[in-house]
Amino acid sequence: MKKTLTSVSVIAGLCAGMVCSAFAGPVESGLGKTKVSGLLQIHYTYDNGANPMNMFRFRRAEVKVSGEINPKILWNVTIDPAQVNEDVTRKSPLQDAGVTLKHCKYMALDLGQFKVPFGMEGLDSSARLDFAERAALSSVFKWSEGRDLGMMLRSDFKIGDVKIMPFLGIFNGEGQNRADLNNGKDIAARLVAMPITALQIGVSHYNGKTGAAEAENTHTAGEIRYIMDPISLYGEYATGKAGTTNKLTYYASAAYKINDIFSVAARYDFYDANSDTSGNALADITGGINYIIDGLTKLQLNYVSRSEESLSVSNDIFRCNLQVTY
Ligand SMILES: [Ca+2]
Ligand SMILES: [Ca+2]
Repeated sequence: MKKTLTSVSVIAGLCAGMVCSAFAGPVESGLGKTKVSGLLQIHYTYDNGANPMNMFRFRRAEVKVSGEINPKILWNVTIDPAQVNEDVTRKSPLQDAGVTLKHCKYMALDLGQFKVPFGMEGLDSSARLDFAERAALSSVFKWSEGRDLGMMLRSDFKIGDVKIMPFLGIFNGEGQNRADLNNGKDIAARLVAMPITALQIGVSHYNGKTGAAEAENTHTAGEIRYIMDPISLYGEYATGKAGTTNKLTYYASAAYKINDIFSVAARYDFYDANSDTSGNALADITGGINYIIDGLTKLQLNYVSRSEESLSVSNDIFRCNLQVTY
């Protein structure tokens, strides 16, 4: 079914010696407080496809500058030069740029370019993932983790002991660093509840139209996460329509913290690019080891076994991610 990958464990040893020391200290600011932070991810990937490929790549080289004019007016700008290499349609290294207003006690208003509130894993920090790459909901369908220009209201409050976090945004609908191509604005809404600290459940809905032809772009997702140290279990289910094509994806992940240095993780990830026709669905089973070097500085080794609904081909993937956050 799939070829066996050659040993690449030597990469792990090379990467482990490359850790930089973290930057820490005050940054002089023109007005208000300013903070500089960032994330560097260096990947080695071995893709055992029809034409096997192996390569080093900069997965992320994020630099985030954020600050507050006062406690009610916050701002941030994040650039990632590596992402332009990863995806030429991005046009610019600009990731996030925006202002957050917190003039109301229970509500915040974000304006600018930022992640659309849809899904769960896609909105989690890239530095905190259990795997080197997100599930297909984000990495293939781009329904979660996607950025756009617009505005969003969000809140965070409690009803009894239940924590509630609603998000409601309107966006251009064309994705990051792009002008709108129609007059309609897309709507994204997400509602998350935490009945107990360990349990998070949520639903998301996105409704919009893309491009001058106003192709339908609508999807709905459910999320659940249960974290009881040292175990975390989570998954998402999403279905939607891109143009005239119906799509479906779901995944279930489990992670287990062995100690402060090692954790292991496994994921089953199903994605069907056209749920009206058979033969085009894929299922990835990923097994991973995380080696914590210092806090969020870590080494991740992932093996992805990919299965096809119809014709089986060689396309397993080995991924190695060395990341440093500062
Ligand atoms: Ca639009
Ligand atoms: Ca299908």
